[in-house]
Amino acid sequence: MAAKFIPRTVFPFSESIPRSYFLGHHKAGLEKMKQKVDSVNYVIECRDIRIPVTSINPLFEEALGAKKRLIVYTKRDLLDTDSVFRKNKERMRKLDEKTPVFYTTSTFATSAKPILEQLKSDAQRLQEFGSCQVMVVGMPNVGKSTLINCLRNTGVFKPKAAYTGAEPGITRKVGTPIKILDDPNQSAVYVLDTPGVFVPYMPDGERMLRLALCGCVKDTIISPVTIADYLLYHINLNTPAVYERWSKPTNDISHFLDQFAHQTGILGKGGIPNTDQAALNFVHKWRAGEMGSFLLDDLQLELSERKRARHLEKPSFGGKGKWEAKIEADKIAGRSRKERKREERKQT
Ligand SMILES: Nc1nc2c(ncn2[C@@H]2O[C@H](COP(=O)(O)OP(=O)(O)OP(=O)(O)O)[C@@H](O)[C@H]2O)c(=O)[nH]1
Ligand SMILES: [Mg+2]
Repeated sequence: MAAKFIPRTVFPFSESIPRSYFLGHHKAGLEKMKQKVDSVNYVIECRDIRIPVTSINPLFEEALGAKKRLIVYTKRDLLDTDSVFRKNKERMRKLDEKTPVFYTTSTFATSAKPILEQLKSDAQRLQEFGSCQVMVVGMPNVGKSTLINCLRNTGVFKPKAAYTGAEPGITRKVGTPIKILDDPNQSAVYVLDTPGVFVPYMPDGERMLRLALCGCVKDTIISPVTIADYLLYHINLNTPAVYERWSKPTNDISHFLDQFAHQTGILGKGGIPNTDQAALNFVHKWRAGEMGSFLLDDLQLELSERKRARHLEKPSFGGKGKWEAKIEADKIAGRSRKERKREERKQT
């Protein structure tokens, strides 16, 4: 009898995984957003539904923190199993309890309608301020420009106005206002597209891999075989049967890619498998929703960590979400709560 397959429970991270991807247009874009934030009524923060925690950028808390915000989890179609979505929907809402949360998909433009309804009712209240402006922000490639096109299509029945693409870095500058709602008796609503912004340094290799797997980092930054291996690790923890047409369940990425390349014809000279291309194709299949539907972030763990941290450290200020932002910033900076406290004491 064949031995039962046991998936890896821990991914073997290499210290050599690149941790930075903060480009010139990210920095310039963030500066521009800071300049514009006072003149907008709302910020829509987009997060990729497959990485609802990892796609939060703490730089936005600092730069745009006080502005009224809506949170949109994009790419809902890529979490195609209803039970996975249902199980995690409430957890996602709990990440930001005081902020309206929406879920959208480009496969169904009217999924953006609830956002329009919220903006419309607010625009009516804000009529005295004239037109309402909304800035759409988020990590690279999470679907900001696509969301704007869905809002425009549903709100004013116009074709797409923002460039989109499968690579991060399609939008390079803060754009000009795009109309998404227009009512002769009410305020018009305009949105500003912005470039995706990464963090200056990602101390946590696993978060870097999650972002890379979801396409928030250019595919040339991290070896495609490493990204494919990280994907294989997650698929094995969920449903290894999704790749049974190419290989038996395995934890060995070289063996898997060899089988995959031979059976899908990704071969170089002399019939030798083109391993990097095979790795990329495998990852692209997952990004297209063909290799199973699961979250890469553990929301239950995140919520319990936040609860524990809240217990240890009662916030001494009332700013909405500031305390969570500090925890996020600690994670990004790779420092402990004690180290931050020490730094804060030094500053006072
Ligand atoms: N399956 C699926 N793909 C989506 C969805 N929204 C966006 N995409 C795809 O994700 C990729 C990135 O979309 P964009 O709208 O360009 O993302 P962005 O955040 O504006 O990216 P940058 O401007 O590069 O930061 C494109 O290939 C889109 O087609 C969605 O709801 N479902
Ligand atoms: Mg864009």
